[in-house]
Amino acid sequence: AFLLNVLETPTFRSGSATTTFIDETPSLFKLRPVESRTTQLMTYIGQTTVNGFPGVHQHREKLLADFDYQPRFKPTAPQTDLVAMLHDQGADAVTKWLSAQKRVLLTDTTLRDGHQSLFATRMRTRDMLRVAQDFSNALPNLFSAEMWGGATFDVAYRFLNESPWLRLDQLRKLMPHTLLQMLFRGSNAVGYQNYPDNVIKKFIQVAADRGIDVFRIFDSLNWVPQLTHSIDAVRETGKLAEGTMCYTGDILADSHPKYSLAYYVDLSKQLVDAGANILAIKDMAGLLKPEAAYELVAALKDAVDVPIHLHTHDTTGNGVATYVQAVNAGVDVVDVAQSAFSGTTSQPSMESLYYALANNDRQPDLDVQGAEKLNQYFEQVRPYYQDFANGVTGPLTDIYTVQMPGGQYSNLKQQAESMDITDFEAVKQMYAQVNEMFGDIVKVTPSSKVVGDMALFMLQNHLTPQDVLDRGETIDFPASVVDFFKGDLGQPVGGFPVALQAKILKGEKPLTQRPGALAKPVDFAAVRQQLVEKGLPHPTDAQVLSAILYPEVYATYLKNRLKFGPITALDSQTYFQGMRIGERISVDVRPGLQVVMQLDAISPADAAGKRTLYFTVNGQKREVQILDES
Ligand code: 3PY
Ligand code: ZN
Repeated sequence: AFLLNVLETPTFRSGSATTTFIDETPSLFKLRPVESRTTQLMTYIGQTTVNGFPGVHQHREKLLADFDYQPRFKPTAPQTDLVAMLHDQGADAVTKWLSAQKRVLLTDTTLRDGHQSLFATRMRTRDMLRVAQDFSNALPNLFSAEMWGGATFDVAYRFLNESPWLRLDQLRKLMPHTLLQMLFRGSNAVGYQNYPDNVIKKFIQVAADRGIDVFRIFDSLNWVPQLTHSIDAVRETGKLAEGTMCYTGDILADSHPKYSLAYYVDLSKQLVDAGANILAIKDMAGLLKPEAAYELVAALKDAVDVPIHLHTHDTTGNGVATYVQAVNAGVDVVDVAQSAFSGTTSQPSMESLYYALANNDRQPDLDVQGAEKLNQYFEQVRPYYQDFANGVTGPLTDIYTVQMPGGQYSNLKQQAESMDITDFEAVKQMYAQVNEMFGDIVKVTPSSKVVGDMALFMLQNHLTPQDVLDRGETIDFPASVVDFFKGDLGQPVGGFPVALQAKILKGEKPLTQRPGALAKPVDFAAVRQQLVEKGLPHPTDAQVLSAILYPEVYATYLKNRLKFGPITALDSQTYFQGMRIGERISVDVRPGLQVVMQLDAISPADAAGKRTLYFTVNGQKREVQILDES
């Protein structure tokens, strides 16, 4: 299992970010002969067949024939083309239209949070593109499709060997009448650390330019100063800025006094004052119970006059009930997923919500049979991703007290297992205790990771909260925890618990300002020039941004692209499982170029540990040697 442990690099504070990418990848752009596509494909398939893919049961049978999906829906124009409206009349026209709708609108999250929360964000672009037109045609009256941001950016490069920017370009082209939405982590962009303001602004400009229409902007501590810069940047592009409050605690109980109804009402006003076109409530752990949803939405409808967009996870099992009550209180948009990618740690099902609102005059404008037919596609692709499932098979009501976000559940479980901590119940209990020690903070990427890191650290070192308070000055805390208490993620609601902070920082002075404002701006021209010097002839803005945000991951991606070639064209089973002896696949490398590959045999490992894989490729005998790493 890999651990995302980038929180500890205060790279940007020191202004060294421009060089990191190149320094660590000196040989990256050395020109070398272009290997044939067939060799590239054989190399990837050979590598995956012999050594497996991280997280996938290597020798499991390949159960599904790759299916040839034929479109099932006729081109359908939406009743109101929101993309055209946004483009021609601007953001205010869209929000005015939204506020005037009697029926509740829907955002479909299948292509982002749905697979992020169920299958560790592993859905490949190929499996999205095949259905993209049908998706728009089956659901013409959606408010938006969330398909970018959150973890999709990192995972696309890191595990799927594909460019998130190309995913955006391609979906934009295939879904011209659907508003495309992304999740943006405020000053953390699509990463896990604070970035300088000029990086945030540039990222938003380029994403808007390449097709994102709606930016849901949140801060992992609900610290408004970290959102305003992103909201301004989105407003400058003319796209829609959703100012987001992350929901934690329980407004109808007294267990979390910081997070009262008055707190959220006040926060909503601050977000609207900061320029939010839409107010989003992000209930990342599924804590918002139905009656609380009613109270909260009703109060916010009174407090602000922008549309309200509610996001929940069905982790605790009450998502549909929560939405029904929010709809009764006047919520404008809610987030749902196709049934096959819904439920548990993901969003509630679109189709279930539709039926739950039968005879309610706010029932969404949805052709439910069309949606069910579309869902059949997702039922077919879901098994490809089974190995990445988080093992949650039903509602987890203990999350009401543990408060762990849907997206963190599986990650933390893997992280715990990699440290030989097998009792996940103990991890959950400790997570809740750490939250208390930290003063009851908002927990969502990346603040949730800090709580998770601390919980695992305490379990591993057999520490209780009392031990930490008694002898914290002698304990070497995880880097992410130290950085958090230094103020590197911003300021939590109500401030830091000062006694604990002093023990963790051991004399170091914490920040009280916004880290992004202190960070040296990145010199884009310099990064671009470095890329040119290393052999990328015309780096795009997007490439420059990827090099800044994910230096190592992006460098590896570029290296793999040279080595493996057109692997985004492989079917997902082959991509994740390689091939079995005797199996034949066909790969549409590009229109008009099909490669038919059969794996004939695999030799035993030779003295150097290498195996030879014998293929027949378009009728020719070919072979490739792969080091067996087992
Ligand atoms: C993300 O930041 O990826 C999230 O989905 C947070 O809930
Ligand atoms: Zn979510």
